[in-house]
Amino acid sequence: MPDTNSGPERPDADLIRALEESNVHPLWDRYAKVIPVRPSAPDTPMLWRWRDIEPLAARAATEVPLDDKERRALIMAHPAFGGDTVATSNLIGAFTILEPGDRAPMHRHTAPAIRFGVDSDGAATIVNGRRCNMGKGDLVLTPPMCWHGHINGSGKPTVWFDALGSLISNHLDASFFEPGAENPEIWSVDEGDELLWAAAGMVDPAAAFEPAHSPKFHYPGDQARRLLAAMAPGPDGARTMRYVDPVTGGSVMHMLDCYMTRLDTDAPTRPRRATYNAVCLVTEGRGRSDIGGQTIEWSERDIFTIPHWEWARHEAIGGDADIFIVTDRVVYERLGILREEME
Ligand code: GTQ
Ligand code: FE2
Repeated sequence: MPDTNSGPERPDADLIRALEESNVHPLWDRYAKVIPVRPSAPDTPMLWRWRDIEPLAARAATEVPLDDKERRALIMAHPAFGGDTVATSNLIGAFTILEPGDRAPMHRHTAPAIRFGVDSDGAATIVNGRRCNMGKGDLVLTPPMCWHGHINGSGKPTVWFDALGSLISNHLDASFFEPGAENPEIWSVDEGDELLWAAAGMVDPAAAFEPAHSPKFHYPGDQARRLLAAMAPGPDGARTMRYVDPVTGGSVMHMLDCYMTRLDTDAPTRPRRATYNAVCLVTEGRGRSDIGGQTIEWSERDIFTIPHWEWARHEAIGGDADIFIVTDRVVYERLGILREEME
């Protein structure tokens, strides 16, 4: 075997050493690292089955009292991220479990978050003093630095899906967290100003809002399902609605961009790939996805990921299927580096 290290030294080896000793790098030596030819996700597509998570959620509910914990969330962690709490690049996905009577205290943080009702009738998230009920399929926003706490006023355990944009704000090292004051009255508020944004297409033109995020926090599941039923399939063959800020028509927040897709039976989608990442929650039905050459079979309440720049196609099996999709698409869009392709 020839020793590849014992060949003649490259003519610029001495210069490269001298540069490195002066804390300067030669671009010609590491061009593809400085300017990659294409994106290359560190992770494979991943599936977390509800049937595997459910017993762990039940254990967390009985073994972990909320009193001394900020949140009882089980966060999906892909091993490709070396022990970091990451589902796929830039995104965190989790299930939050509340026992009857549980109150997860008010706090606020820079990281934007969303939650999506799975089996959470009777629970509510209070966002900046507005009660947002957590019905099945309801999307609730907690934009950056908005106060939020959770309460389960029902007589049974509740579960919902969370996603956070914290990895982006942490990477930029711009994260702040503040605990809220203990005030029992905060739990008995009603919808409050959420009513100003509840009816699509009708507004109080004088209503005050913070332009940094959607003024609407609560997107009811029954309205999403009605919209999907009325929509025509898009170019990839699926019907995909976007949750938008009613003022701008753009994504709900600056770091998280949410969608709901309905797959019709026997209508596999055309393969697509994009520079953004997605965490998918199966909300109805079952099916299969081919992502980056891997096949994933999913059913209700499973979570799976679509890492960036991997081809993905989806197919419902034995009936229609609905998938809630949280992405970082808006980050790429705003930075001018969004690229999407369809086969
Ligand atoms: O519900 O406020 O999964 O702050 C992670 C961080 C949920 C929440 C998470 C959080 C929350
Ligand atoms: Fe939070």
